[in-house]
Amino acid sequence: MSQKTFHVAVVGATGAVGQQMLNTLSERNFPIGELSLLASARSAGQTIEFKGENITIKEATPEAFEGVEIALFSAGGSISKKLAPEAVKRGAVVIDNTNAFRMEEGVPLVVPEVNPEDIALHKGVISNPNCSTIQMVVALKPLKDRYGLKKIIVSTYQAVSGAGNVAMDELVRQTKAVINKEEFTPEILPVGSLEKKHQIAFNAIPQIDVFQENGFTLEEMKMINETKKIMHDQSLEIATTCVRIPVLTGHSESIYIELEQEVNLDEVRKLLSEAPGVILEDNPAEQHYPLATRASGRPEVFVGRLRKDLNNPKGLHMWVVSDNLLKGAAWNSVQIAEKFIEGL
Ligand code: NAP
Ligand code: 3JN
Repeated sequence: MSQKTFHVAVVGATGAVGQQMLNTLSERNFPIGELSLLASARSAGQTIEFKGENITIKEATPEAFEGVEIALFSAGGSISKKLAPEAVKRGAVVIDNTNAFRMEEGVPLVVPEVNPEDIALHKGVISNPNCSTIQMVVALKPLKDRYGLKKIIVSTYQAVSGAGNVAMDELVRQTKAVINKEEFTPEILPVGSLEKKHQIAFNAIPQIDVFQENGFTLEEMKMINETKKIMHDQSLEIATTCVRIPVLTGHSESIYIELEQEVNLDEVRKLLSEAPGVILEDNPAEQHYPLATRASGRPEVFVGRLRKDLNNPKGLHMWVVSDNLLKGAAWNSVQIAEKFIEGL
């Protein structure tokens, strides 16, 4: 029997996430009957090669979604707000990589290793969480299930690719300028409608996105709110500090958690080594622990540097690394699409 295929649209196909979406769809051999590549008017008419075929990019307009069954959006929140309803109106299921609908009631926010059952609750849109949230909840899910999770304190070390192709170009440009002792003006980071930009080369910027009234940044609040929604636990205590560092790809996170029960480190290692989507790299004697350089290009979440807290028997420290454009965005979206079609 021939397999059902789908008309898939990738919105933001020319972007850092969109490019990884296309690589992932190809590598997974996703059952595509027709592929629509959508971006801004600037890119319309250009072509992108997909599985040996040159596909012409079209401008993302409401009419471009006629006949589309699955639409993967990663062109920014305002594009999603404008066009996702148009895609849904025309019969598509939207898997949205932006912040546009994540916290809306009735919109599932899904990480397939954590809450795949929420996919079935969609009313047309399924949201993909923020990259920093995704890798953290994948690592914490098996521990929450076994011990109960009370509190999270996390500091992130985020790669510039999280801020798009322009931020990657900016890091390379600034690095060359610093090495060559040339003058330059920081233009891109931190992102958001901000007046002031900082140097990212050879630096660490403790601001990702705009500050909120409570002193946390938007990225930090995304992690807090999204984690509670995905884990279906509004009472979870969580504090975040998000930092941009001069790495091209691969977000790293230093996570401290307090569980409801005392933890056993051997059991934690066993749980994590068996957890879906997790690779345990925890051998200090061999200096083996997760590294962004090794995680880059891989779909899994890498966990290591496991330590019991020295004061709290229910406390645990860990280091969690993942490719922010793959598990943090493209792979998580395609994984949702795979689960979605499995359930049809
Ligand atoms: P990027 O490299 O700057 O790419 C932006 C993409 O959006 C390009 O394809 C661009 O097309 C398209 N676009 C811009 N304006 C458009 C318009 N008016 N109509 C249609 N398409 C338009 O950014 P990125 O890193 O791929 O990120 C894109 C979005 O994905 C982000 O804004 C964010 O919402 C989401 N994202 C999510 C995560 C996550 O944590 N899950 C991580 C990163 C990004 P042109 O090339 O034609 O301009
Ligand atoms: O900066 C990072 O490392 C992750 C960035 C994610 C991002 C960037 C621009 C807009 C998002 C997101 O997915 O949360 C958005 C958005 O709000 O859509």
